[in-house]
Amino acid sequence: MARKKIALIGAGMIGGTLAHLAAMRELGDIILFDIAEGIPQGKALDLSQCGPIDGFDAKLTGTNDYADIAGADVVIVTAGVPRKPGMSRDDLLGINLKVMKAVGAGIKEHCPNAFVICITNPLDAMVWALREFSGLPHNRVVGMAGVLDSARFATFLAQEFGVSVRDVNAFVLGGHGDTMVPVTSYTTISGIPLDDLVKMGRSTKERIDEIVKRTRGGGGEIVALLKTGSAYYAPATSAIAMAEAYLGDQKRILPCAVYVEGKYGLDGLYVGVPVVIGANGAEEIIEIALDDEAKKNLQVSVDAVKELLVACKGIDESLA
Ligand code: A3D
Repeated sequence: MARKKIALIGAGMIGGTLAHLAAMRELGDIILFDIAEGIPQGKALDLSQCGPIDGFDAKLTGTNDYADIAGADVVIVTAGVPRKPGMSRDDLLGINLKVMKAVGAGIKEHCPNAFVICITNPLDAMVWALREFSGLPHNRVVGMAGVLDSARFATFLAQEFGVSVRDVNAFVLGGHGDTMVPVTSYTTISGIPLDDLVKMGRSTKERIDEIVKRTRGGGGEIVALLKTGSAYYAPATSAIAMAEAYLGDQKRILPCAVYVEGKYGLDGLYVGVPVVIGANGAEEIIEIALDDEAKKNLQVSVDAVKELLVACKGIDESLA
């Protein structure tokens, strides 16, 4: 069987990390695409020289030509600009929307059968726009955010309870922004609901509220520390988990930004919900029962995403 082909659009901080992880895990041969000349070629050459040490045979190639992504099985999109301190994700909208238009056209022409994972911010609006520009079926275009947001929530909870991160199953819904919805009622540690652990006196509601707040601002905390860009190790690791779920037909239930029409009372937009990821891409949205507070918070998050979609349509008439 021929090796799978993984195309990474954007060879910046996340793109380079994705290439490294994909090669180490031998997901397939890797094409790094960027508009910046030399960057994808240089990173591909550098990374390919890890092969003899790490023992991977994945072939890495850098390019500035969309024709080279032809036939890719998976495309992960990080092209665009990241945040700097003081910027919100929404401040990136105008510039990154133009980038999505070019990327969508490239995917449509060269690999219309791919499974596409978008990471570019503001995530929920950009994945929607990328789907519109590429014309691919909705189930084959998804956004990465919930896996990362849940991992951030899980990291802080493991620290709070002094337990292994492997035993924390954290749950974050909604848009990838400050309005995201960490759902404590569906968050467990080794199957024990968070609320029960609070009742046992192992933490307090106030501490959990602080952790929820820190999770919501988790990206901004890293931007403030790095000063020159945003997080890249955990975002890349999250997208690789999604790519593996697709390539291995794993049927994992992962929180991803997917097109929701009908479920959760939504009428056709991209937002973070739990979804089964397998060989058919986003196969099935799982609709969980939300308590009143989570429902209200999800609505706030959805309204924030809707505002961004209106802004996108105002900038690019072809989306209206
Ligand atoms: P960065 O290191 O700047 O890489 C972006 C790359 O995109 C650069 O190499 C650019 O040259 C390239 N690029 C710009 N325009 C184009 C284009 N038209 N075609 C192809 N390539 C282009 O950024 P990064 O890797 O740190 O972040 C990438 C994106 O991910 C940003 O929009 C971030 O805001 C976003 N991000 C999202 C999350 C989520 O959880 C959703 C987390 C972290 C970062």
